[in-house]
Amino acid sequence: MKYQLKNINNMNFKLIALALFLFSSNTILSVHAEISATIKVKVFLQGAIQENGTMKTTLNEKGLLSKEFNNQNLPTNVVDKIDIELRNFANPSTIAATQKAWLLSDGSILDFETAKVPAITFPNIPAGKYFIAVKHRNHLPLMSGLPIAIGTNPNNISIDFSDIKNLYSKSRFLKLSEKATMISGDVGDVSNPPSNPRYSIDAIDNFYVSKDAKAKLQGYINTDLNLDGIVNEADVKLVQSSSDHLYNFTFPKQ
Ligand SMILES: [Ca+2]
Ligand SMILES: [Ca+2]
Repeated sequence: MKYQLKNINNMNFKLIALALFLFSSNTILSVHAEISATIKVKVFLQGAIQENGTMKTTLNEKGLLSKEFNNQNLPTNVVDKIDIELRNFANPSTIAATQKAWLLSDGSILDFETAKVPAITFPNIPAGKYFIAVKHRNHLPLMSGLPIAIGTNPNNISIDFSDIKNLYSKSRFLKLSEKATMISGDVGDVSNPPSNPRYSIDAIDNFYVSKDAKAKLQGYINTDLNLDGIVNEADVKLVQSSSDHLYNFTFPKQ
């Protein structure tokens, strides 16, 4: 009998502990409310930028974007799709959230779904500080130098990645037409060996671009580094220059 009582008491204690835990978990969740953040971005790609400071829209003019994305909502002056990321403040190598966007010739963006709103929205983000990064399928990423605070003024966040002073100090970029631009040449994941690590431009990228240039491939292809729908000598020149410098980027761990 004594033994049974002890067991019941033990069980009660566990139930109370569980209830307390659930109560405190709920309290923590209600304190860290999730909100939506709307962010405007300006960014330029080395491969697409022209002397007048705008980016070429050849992929769209050739119908390659609507073919690739099966999307009727494409804006007329679209350059390509990009990805915008929120990165963990304590450890920027961790992605907190990511959204697709359309990049326009003047460096601004439109949201991917409607192709009308000049900003992207991250729904249900825990309030806090984040770094913003921008990625493109054959360029090196860029990351903001200072974190942005989401939760204080979520509808008024914007970052201009073409202004050097907004960039993370170890970002690799090229200054063209008075703008910081993302560096072209990281051709991304390719199916055949040798495997090609992202965020570094080296002999492997060179290999794939040269191979596709020899075959004169046409279409929406990662090895088309200057985004004109053809892989040729111009793309080989770009990858050679970037791989000669061994341009690379690593998201910092803190
Ligand atoms: Ca690479
Ligand atoms: Ca090309």
